Amino acid sequence: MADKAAIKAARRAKFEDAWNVIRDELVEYAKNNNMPNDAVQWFHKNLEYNVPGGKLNRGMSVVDTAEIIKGRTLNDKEYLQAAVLGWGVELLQAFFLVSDDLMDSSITRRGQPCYYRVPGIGLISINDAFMLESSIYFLLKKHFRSEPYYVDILDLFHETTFQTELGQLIDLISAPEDHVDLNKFSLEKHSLIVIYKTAFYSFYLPVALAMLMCNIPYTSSTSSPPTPLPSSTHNTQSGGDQGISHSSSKTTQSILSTLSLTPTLSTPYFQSLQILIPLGEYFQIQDDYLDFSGLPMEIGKVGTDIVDNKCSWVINTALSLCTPAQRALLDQNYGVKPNSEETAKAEAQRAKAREEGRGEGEEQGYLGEHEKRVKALFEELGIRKLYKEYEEGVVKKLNEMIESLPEPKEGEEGLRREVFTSFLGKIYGRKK
Ligand code: GPP
Ligand code: MG
Ligand code: MG
Ligand code: MG
Repeated sequence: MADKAAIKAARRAKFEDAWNVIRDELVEYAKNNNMPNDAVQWFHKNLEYNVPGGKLNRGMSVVDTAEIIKGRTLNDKEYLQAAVLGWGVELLQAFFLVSDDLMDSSITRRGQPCYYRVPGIGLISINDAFMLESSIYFLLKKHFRSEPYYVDILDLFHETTFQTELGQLIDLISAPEDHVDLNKFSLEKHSLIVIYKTAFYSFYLPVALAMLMCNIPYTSSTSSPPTPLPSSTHNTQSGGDQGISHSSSKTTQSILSTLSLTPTLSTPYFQSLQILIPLGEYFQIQDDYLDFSGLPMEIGKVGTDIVDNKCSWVINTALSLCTPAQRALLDQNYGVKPNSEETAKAEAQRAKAREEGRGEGEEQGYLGEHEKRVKALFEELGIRKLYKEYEEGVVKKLNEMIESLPEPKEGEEGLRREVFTSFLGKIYGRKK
């Protein structure tokens, strides 16, 4: 019997091979537009530095989902189309990450310096981010122009981008640089931020693209609303016995009811949203938790949420539990930037790592005094244990939701539970 890990590696290698073809098509476009050699080289470097080095979960999910829906391996033409959509999602993600790292003043990403910090790049990274986004539409036109669902794919990428930007907006304005007010945070607000900034593009987009590619109609031909999953009152957010970890099913329900109306989504897309929105929320809660607990050499980035005054799951959970004295400590230390001496020490530590060839992405990161105090309090409050309880609770509820999904008959094409169990399997317990 073939080894599971070997099959996984082969699937990844095949997807990466498709990247070489896709990247060359993009670079060729620049050449054909009379770009001088240095511009062509620049674009090539932009693509290579920012697109292929991640976990590729989002992109490969398009291929995986299309195969699960069809119940068979894709032929060569289908594979290339699914890979173009998958790399389209990865290009969108690259566009977001290059921009997000500038906005969050981040240091490292995927174990290397954030793109804007590479010598000679700086603010040119803004134009480079735009080019990553535009690359998607060049590829869609080239590979899907004559498909009946072309306009739906365009619409989906555009809509998802807008949703993500709305999420980024509320992430940023909840975290002003010059004014910390922890009273403005709440788990409800957190839920809204993370569903918009992460769940739509990371989870719904890949599945919806695969469904479109498999000719599952996007909108309903009747004016009646889509059928929800049986017993759709699931509350996926109240993981943990104390029920303190999350309490925002109201937010999820309200988002879903808006989406069911504009336009009238067909049932399979709506039922996917019902599962993938809470799944995406869980994924971003993992990201928030890893920002606090993860080692840079494992997660490939240095956490910045405390210094950046972010409305993360960790601070909201801490706020729901702390005593007045602990709250005072948080008020005094959360979101406080390191002083110039601390910043200089951190930079010196990174420079030393570079010199010694260790790669600054592996550095622990030099913590300022304020950040250290906040981290110590998070430990004291038992955030690690609370997170584990949250995770177990939410996974159990997600599994229940997945099991309530009606499936097509054996041998028939359609949306299957495996689409969602495979997503959940990829992220459960993740450490990076
Ligand atoms: C993750 O937030 C969200 C995004 C990367 C979406 C950004 C959207 C834009 C419109 C630019 P994060 O800041 O927690 O991610 P990370 O921890 O990876 O920096
Ligand atoms: Mg960020
Ligand atoms: Mg951010
Ligand atoms: Mg983060």
